[in-house]
Amino acid sequence: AQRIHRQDYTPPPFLVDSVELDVHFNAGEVLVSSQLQLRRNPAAAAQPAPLQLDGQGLETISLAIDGTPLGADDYRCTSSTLTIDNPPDALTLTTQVRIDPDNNSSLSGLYRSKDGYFTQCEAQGFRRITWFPDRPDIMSRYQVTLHADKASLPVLLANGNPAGSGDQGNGRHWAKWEDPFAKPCYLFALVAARLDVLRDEFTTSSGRSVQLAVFVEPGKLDQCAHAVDALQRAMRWDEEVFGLECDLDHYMIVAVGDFNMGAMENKGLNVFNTKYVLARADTATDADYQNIDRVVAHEYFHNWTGNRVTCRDWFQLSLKEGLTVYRDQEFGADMHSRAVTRIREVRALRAMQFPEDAGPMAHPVRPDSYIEINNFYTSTVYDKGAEVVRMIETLIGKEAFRRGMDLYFERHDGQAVTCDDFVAAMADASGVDLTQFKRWYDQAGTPHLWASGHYDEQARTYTLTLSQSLLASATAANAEALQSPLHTPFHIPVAVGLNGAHGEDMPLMIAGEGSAAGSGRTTRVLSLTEFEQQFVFEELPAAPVVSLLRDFSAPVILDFSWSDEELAHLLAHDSDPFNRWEAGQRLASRLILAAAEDLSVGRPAYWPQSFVEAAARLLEHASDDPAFAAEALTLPGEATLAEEMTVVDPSALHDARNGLRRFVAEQLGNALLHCYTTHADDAPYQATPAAAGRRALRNVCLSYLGELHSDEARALAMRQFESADNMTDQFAALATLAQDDCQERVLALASFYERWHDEALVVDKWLSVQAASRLPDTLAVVRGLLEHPAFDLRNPNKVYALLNTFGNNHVRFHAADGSGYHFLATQIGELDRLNPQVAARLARRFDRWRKFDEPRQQQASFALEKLHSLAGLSPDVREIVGRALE
Ligand code: DPP
Ligand code: ZN
Repeated sequence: AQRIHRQDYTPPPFLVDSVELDVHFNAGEVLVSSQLQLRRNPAAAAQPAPLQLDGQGLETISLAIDGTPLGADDYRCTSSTLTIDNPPDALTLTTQVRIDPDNNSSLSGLYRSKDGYFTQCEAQGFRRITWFPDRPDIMSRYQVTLHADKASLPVLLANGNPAGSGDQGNGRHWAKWEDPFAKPCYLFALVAARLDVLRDEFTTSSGRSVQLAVFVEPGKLDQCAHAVDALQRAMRWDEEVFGLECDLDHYMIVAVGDFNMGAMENKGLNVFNTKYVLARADTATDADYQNIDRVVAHEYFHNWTGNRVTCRDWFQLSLKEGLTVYRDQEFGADMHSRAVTRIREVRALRAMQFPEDAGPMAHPVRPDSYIEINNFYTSTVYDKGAEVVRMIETLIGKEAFRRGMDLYFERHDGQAVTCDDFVAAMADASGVDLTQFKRWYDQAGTPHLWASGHYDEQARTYTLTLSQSLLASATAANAEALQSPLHTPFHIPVAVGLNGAHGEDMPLMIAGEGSAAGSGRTTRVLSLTEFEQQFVFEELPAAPVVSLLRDFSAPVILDFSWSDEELAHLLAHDSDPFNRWEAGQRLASRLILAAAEDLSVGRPAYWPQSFVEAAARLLEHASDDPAFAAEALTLPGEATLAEEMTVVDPSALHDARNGLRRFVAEQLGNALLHCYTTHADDAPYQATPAAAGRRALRNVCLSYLGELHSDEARALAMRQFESADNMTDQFAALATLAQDDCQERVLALASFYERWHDEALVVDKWLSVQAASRLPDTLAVVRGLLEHPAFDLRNPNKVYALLNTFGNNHVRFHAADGSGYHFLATQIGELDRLNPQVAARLARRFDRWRKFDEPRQQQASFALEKLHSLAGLSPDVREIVGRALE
């Protein structure tokens, strides 16, 4: 496996204008005939480079140029390349290959799932279907004809529009599809399967009608309505917010239970993991409903940001992913609560992306090199990429951002471009110089932002000093390291507000600007462009409590020494809901981290009454915004807290966090119960944000009460488990019971499986709730579940539910004896032989092994070395484990 470098990009020597495919599904094999119209790329280097095509696992039957079969001297063939040395400048290349999708457990290319055949071509799956120059900067027009047995594979789909179908005798049928849009081959898709379909329609703002269809496993039509609704809302939203209309006559979504990722934006024929399509009140949680909204919207939004304008090369992946995540986040914010949406995103960013950026797989939003591109579908490329787009919006303003989007499409529709092209459109449309800002694309690591403030009573000014570094500690950041050429400063938008004694926003007058500039605005976005800068706020009658990084205006780690009282003040009063939440998280982090330190040296933990008072106030005002209260009452997660420890003691951390939860439950038992009772819904389940918010709040209360391990709390959870008319409440009760070593837990788990064993996605929940349990025998339970008929190592959803969840079970995965490490490493090795992509994702659970104590490090490195030395290990896993061991 070779390392590919971004700097080595060269334009393709040949372009493919059109592709004609004939795909024959026969018993035990699939035959693919392809006809490519190729010509030399006028934009490529002048010297006559050979024609090279990619292939993987293809059995070549025939090759011809312009109708003449190729002789043995006309080409060179390896297992992954087909080279034609002296091709004409324009040619028709005809190939016929045999492939074996029935035995393709990698789920990349064409593969068999329960109900038929499906494809996944991003990033490099198309080469597993036919010989092709498999790179995103080659865009071609496709015609596809599928031939298959009519009884077993009645539905035949490909991108674009239907262009004929019929019977061809012997019980076989055919269907032809034509895609009017040129596309890169990673957006190719076809499906031959037995599926049910729900059809609907969408009329675009200009009056065009788009036929919508959602295809699912037979019998699941009653779980499709929400996905169709989400699609229609997303289509309308993109017209209203970005002026982007659907360009297709047919928009199809196909759901499949075996799928490596969430979903795939193939032109006009999205293929989805069932997890992001199927939902019914009794089988899907509120979180599932919201995720479906987001993923359906995400893939639809790709039709413009990804498909109409695509990536020149895979290093530019964030061009489409960061931008499209930003777009689906905005859609989510408009559909649900903006503040709560933002809070959840930042929580996820801190749990996933910050650790990634601090670990062995740290890479820039636009990586410089990779061995296996599939390893770079990461939280950095997606989520930090979205933060980078959001920062551009924050810096140039909403209106200029929209003009920038318009300009981007005006310039690049139909092209394969780079992140530079996107930033250039934003800079040109806004007139804002984004040269320094582009550092966010090129530098890995989470910047640290230090802030300090000083109020001058005489001058009535507040001076805010901001400084930045990539180094984790201010004291370690000696001036020289800070200024080294490797560490030039970022352009960081810092949204600031000043809070008065009664919680009111104070005026923001920046020295030197004149009073008109800031008047009326209570949040200002400061541009930090140097290593250190001072900002002076004037005409302040009293000392403010500063509210920094409002709405999380930049993905940085902020260090400011607020007192506990100031944090409580912000939690109670800040006008920025994100920072209200943030203040509570900071308070809790402080207490938990201090307690973890105490516990690890045998001292008891200390819990101040002031925290309980803050929580009590949240409960008291919970009805104002139940969803927000639920977020504010949820403590930071163990993985997030661990990032703040020099050496992680996972047991002490776990006990500290749960100790605080128990303390709150003991002190506020009645208030929690009251809140639980008063937010009950009598009406039948509705997936609305308001109803979901009430459920979230009640279920947070229930989980706190569960910390008491009392008969009452168990009975309460059991009652909810048994009487719930929806999966949100049923599953929340199960999750609470699963943390408690009691008879109710055993009963609930058994009855849950008994009831739901035929619903694959619900079985996933059953597996994950057990793998997430804090109980000491969890590893043994997980081992046992490997043998359970419900588990299947070939199915990614099952692997994520059981094994990935276990890998995220901080206290159990990082068990002192190394048992968690050895278990997971062994499973990764097994899985790698079936599905390298999913195995490599699982291997990421080892990322932070060096943050733990010496004995744990020894166990982890032993497990990793053993995995690394396995014969036949995939490049995917080898890259991840290799970097972890570096
Ligand atoms: N491009 C897909 C997505 O993020 C992932 N394969 O939508
Ligand atoms: Zn995407």
